[in-house]
Amino acid sequence: MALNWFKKKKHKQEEKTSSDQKIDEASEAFETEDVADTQPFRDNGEPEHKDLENEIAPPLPANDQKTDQAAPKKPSGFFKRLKNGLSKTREILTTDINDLFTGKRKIDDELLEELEELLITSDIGVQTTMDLIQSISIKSSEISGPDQLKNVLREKILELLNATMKPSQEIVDKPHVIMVIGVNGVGKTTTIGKLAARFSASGKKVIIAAADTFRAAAIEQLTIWADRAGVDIIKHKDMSDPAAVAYDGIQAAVARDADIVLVDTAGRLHTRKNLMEELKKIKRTISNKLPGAPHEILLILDATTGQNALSQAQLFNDALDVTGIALTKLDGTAKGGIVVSICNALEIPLNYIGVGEKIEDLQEFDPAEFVNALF
Ligand SMILES: Nc1nc2c(ncn2[C@@H]2O[C@H](COP(=O)(O)OP(=O)(O)OP(=O)(O)O)[C@@H](O)[C@H]2O)c(=O)[nH]1
Ligand SMILES: [Mg+2]
Repeated sequence: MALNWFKKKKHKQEEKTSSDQKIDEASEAFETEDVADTQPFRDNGEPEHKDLENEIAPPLPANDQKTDQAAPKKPSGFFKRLKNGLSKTREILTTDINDLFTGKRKIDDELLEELEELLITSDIGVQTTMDLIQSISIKSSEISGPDQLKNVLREKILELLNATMKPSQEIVDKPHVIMVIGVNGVGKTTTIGKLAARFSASGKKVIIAAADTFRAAAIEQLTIWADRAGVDIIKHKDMSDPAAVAYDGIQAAVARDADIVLVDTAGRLHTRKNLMEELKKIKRTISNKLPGAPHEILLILDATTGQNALSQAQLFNDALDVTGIALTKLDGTAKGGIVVSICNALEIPLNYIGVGEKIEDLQEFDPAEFVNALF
């Protein structure tokens, strides 16, 4: 029975793969087209200068002294926001799974079909859903009710999440250069601000390089974050060469004996130039200036973009060899299944998750904590 089911699934999957290819092709459009033009805050005009700080850099909490930015291990507020952000997914994985068993006593093909739909709705993705269903199918004789099914799912999801985890790397080189990339609006600049605060609070000297020279507001936004985090920023005029800014950032870091350089980059360009080529040029310039650098290429993905985040990851990884991912906006209306999908479908570790716009809303990804928030 299960064999037939998988044959049927394989056929379905092949159909879906060809539609995935279409998504990939469409995603390539962001290299040449201004997808940002449809997004708030980035369209036609820039925000009025007097409102700039409020618009692009939300206020810090009242008690946000420098010492409080010490990236507290696990502030309870963080877990709460994560849990809230995952409420839709949790509903699918709990209430909806309970409903699956209404009037049914055991796992059969029909129930697996319905479960498959539930998992795909939660943005777990086709391939990952099939992997999970396969595990459940193998254990089906042991599963007689929703609680056992949830336990198997929970176990398997934790296994998938742990599989791509890498023990956090010791920072050995000085300066340690982190180039931050991603399409526009995903949260690159905000994440850099949060990371700068974390590193700075742990005693590292940080320099930010404002290599997103696409618009003046981007440089101002980053300057506000640098001030908050209490770190130095290297910037040029808007529209100047981003690679030159990155170069100067490294030079300043060496001269000032800094530990970390965070390089912001644009998510789109003012010309029809190829974004990937521009990013490769920045990467090459950094390597030429400092052999071995950049030590990390951190790709920022926005959880609310769902499966499109995976296509973005593939494109950026092909061009730039991404070393880690930060997934932002898990506090929003995100379907949290994307986390599982990213960990299973990509071989890039998920390093950080973001659950809000404030400086403390970024944490290292913790699979066990995530699974606890999910069920
Ligand atoms: N809710 C929520 N909002 C976030 C998070 N991270 C970033 N944002 C918001 O997302 C918006 C875009 O963030 P930016 O940091 O400007 O994104 P970017 O990738 O630098 O954008 P470009 O510079 O245009 O390429 C801002 O309004 C941020 O406050 C998050 O984890 N949760
Ligand atoms: Mg930015």
